[in-house]
Amino acid sequence: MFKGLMAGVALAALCIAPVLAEEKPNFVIVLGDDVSWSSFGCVDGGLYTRTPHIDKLATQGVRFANFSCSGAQCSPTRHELYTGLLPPTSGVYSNGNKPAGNYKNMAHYLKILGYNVGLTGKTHFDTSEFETVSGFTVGANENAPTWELSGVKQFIETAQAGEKPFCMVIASVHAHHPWTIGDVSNFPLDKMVVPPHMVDGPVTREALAIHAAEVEDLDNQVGATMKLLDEMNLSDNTVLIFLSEQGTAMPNGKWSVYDYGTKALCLVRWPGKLKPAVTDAVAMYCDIVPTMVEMAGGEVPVVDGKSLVSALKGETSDHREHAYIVNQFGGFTQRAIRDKEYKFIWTPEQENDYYLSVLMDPKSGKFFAKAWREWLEIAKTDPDAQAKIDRIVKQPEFQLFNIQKDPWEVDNLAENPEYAGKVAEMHARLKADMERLNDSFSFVDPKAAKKAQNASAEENANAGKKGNADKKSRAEKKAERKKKREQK
Ligand SMILES: [Ca+2]
Repeated sequence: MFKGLMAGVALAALCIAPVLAEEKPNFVIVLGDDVSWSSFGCVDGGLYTRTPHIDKLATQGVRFANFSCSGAQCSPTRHELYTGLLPPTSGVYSNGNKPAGNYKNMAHYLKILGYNVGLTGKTHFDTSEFETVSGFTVGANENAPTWELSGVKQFIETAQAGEKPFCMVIASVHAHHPWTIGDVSNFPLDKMVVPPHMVDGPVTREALAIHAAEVEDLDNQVGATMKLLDEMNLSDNTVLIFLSEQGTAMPNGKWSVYDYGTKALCLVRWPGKLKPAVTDAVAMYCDIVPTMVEMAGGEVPVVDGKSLVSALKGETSDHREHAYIVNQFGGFTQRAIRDKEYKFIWTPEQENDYYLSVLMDPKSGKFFAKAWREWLEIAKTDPDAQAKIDRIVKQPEFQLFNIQKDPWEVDNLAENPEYAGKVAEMHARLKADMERLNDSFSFVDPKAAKKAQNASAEENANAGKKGNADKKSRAEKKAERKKKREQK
């Protein structure tokens, strides 16, 4: 007995370095780009898609059925993921906003706990604290993005050689437009499922098909990552997280508050620690950082997000009452809350209708803009198609959807007197959240504001260079020319 115990102690002493390294789990996050919840085989009620690896991962881990981002654009979603902060706290409401301060992110929190933290692929936020790992294309708009995992493997081997746990973020640009990757022949147009809020036409079907083909390659990336972890014998002590990011760049998707834009697929696999399950806990991107810090044994930071560990273990499904969602770009603004059953959207009275230039500008070369133009053409003779366009452009003050019965949010219950009480209740909850978060509607277009600022800076620089008070500034001359033209 004693001899056996001594042998055990000796063995423990011999193994002390690797045991220390193994105490903390490794993390691998695979992050999609512009992929709605509906793009995966493992969800209920999704579209036509081919994602066998992600579907397999879903059977091995916990899938969140109510997981949202706070703003359906790349930068707000990513900033929320990496910092655990919501837009009212960080100021990152849209792609045009810079963070209001220097906030700690995933890399700061995990490096203090001894982790090597790396990122390959798309950034869209300050990644200076992350080690840059080669392998995945950085630019989301590239026509021919590429990927391979040798840089990721090397990063992991370096961490192992230093006996350190690691966190590796694989930030794919699939399926951000342009939708140029994948085998489109796997997605015949007659097989494509057109969701009920869309106008059905060949261009729209093709848009859904080429997006789905790129999602299939995202699925290949997840499959290759799972294989690498298996080959390196790391699957058991690695928390593998898949996040689809915000929604597909189609109407009512990206740049909207609807589920097609803000509901994401979130899968978390930690073999032996988390039982495979589907949880209906309401969760958000801002919850990921506190979750990882708790799993790593650190002091959970006080941010807008809260650790999901209890929900992941199945101890609770009451994680948060509702998700808090903003939609703010180009001078247009909305707020929404979403619980397990209802989504409530508040669109305050404002000068502009919903207008998204990349989608609606007749000169836009994006494929999804071609689909929008097809809708407009069909609507010339089809009142149903016109109604679908109107509901996107003319947002009523209040919208209420039963997202369980109506996942595509086409039946606005706020117009039904039976739901007046529900509208009042959710409006009060949203207002209370706005007050708590010190949030308010803003009609400022960050791009226009930046342009004005640049013009003014240029003016000042020119005035300084010339040093001649008599010379008129470019802006003044431009204004004079404009005045003359108007007088004509
Ligand atoms: Ca995105």
